Amino acid sequence: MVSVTVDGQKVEVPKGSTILEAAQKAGIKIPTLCHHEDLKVNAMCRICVVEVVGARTLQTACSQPVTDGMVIITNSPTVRQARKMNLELLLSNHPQDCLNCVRNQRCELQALADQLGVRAQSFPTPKWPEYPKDESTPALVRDPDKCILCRRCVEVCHEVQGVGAIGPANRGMETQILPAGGENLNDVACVLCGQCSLVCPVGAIYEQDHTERVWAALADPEKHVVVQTAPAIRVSIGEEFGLEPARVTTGKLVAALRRLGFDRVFDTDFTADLTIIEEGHELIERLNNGGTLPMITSCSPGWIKYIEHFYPEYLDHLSTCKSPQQMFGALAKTYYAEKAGIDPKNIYVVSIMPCTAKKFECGRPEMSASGYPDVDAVLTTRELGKMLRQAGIDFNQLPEEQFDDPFGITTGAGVIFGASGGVMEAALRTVYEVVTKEPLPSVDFTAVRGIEGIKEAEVDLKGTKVKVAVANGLANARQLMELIKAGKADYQFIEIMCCPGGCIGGGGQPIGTTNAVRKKRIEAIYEADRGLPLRKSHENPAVKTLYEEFLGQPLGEKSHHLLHTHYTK
Ligand code: HC0
Repeated sequence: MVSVTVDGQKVEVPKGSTILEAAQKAGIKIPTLCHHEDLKVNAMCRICVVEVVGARTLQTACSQPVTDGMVIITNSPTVRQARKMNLELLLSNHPQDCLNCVRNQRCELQALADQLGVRAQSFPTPKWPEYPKDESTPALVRDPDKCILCRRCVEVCHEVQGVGAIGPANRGMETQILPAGGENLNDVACVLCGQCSLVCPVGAIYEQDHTERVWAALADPEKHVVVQTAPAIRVSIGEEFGLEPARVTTGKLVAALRRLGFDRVFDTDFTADLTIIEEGHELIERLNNGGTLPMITSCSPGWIKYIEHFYPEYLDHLSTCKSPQQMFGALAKTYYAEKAGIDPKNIYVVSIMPCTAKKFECGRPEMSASGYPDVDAVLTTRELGKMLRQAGIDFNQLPEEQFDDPFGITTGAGVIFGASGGVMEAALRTVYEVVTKEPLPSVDFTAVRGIEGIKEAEVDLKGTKVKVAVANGLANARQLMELIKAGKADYQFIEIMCCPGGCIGGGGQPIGTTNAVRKKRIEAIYEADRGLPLRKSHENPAVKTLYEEFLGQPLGEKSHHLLHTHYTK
């Protein structure tokens, strides 16, 4: 431990702590902008400068380690003036169109300008727009004029995801953060995970807006508009309305969607259960018949795009199952259309997803087996929050309501899809009982839970040992793929989720998502699982009815047509 003095207060902190951390220990919040608690420090913005007694210049608190006996002053006139000047310089190169900005009132730069008392433009500004927006992808929009060069997006893309689709280009006043080679985002190996949009402090990168098309569908009397909500939304939408992370708000979410005007409110967890039936049988078939192993999950669209870009020769390792989002859409426009007596051309399917890449997934050519696109629009958690605020719906005051039939009955196995390791655990709950014909001693496969990058477990299916691995975040996925490439992966089944922590940490989740928040959402997911009467997908009575009335059997002809797909190089 080292002892330092911050604004006259003595504190002890572990060796190697930064000034920022020491100040936090003293109860002082030094303002920051480029700093992000989960990312490497770049010290680009110089908003966090402080005085250190004996030092000739101001020091950046985010990057400067403390030394024993250090005396730090965080709130002198010199410090305040320097911070304000640095911020004004940043603002001089930033459009002042806050009212029209996607991040209005959720912008760290805007909040900081208020906090530091900026009330006038002190420096001359260029004419905007200087650079065109990049709207080339179906999921994300880049607005280079808004970029403050903090490098958070670069860090998350390179270090957390191991993708490296964007980086700094040019020098001095010409510096920009650009896709490789100055191309459009759609023309480089971006997987559209949206983690950049989650860490961006301003409105420089954000999701393609689907809210207007959803409002239009809701207002169209010809359209029967159904909505499905992903497992992860129930533990994060409350944050859009100021609730603490880790609150399970399933019933309020259902009520909110009904108040928005959706004709039916369904649960993606239903098709998550269905995915387990199909994927579980696919695994059993591959194990019994010498199929390609390890089989790898296929429900995370950022991961699919990643393997297509970086490991296309291993596409046959992917399960052929579509994601639950797409299975839902295919069934909504076939089974549900038939049951409800509605022409599928008038059914409009909206998904609420924690994921930006789902906007890309729903537009893939493989995803329209019913003759119509499975899914018509995808709203992120943030977009749903926006629509609810526009409609004046007071989320926190809503009653708890139930999902509609037939896609409203779900199990705990479907819920845990939202957390890293959840698809694996759900699959093991079912595969164990289908193979052994015995009840599981415990449904909780805790070895595959949690936020660690790579997890492993071994399950004994009465003599047949199945070794499994789980990776979340693409840099970790790369490690498993390199093992497969080297012929050293002795696993039979692998779960890969594109985003850190799984979908609860998706790129479409509320701004403010950090690893600490992810951990709380994961706890909430398992709380929701424990609270359900059924926790195994094969016990879902509505899924059983679906097979009896429509699909026939797992991996049957109808399933293959509607619920499975193949990705090719
Ligand atoms: Fe997910 Fe999904 S669990 S990818 O993270 O499998 O986005 O929440 O909806 O489709 O179910 C996201 C979350 C889903 C799908 C499910 C899967």
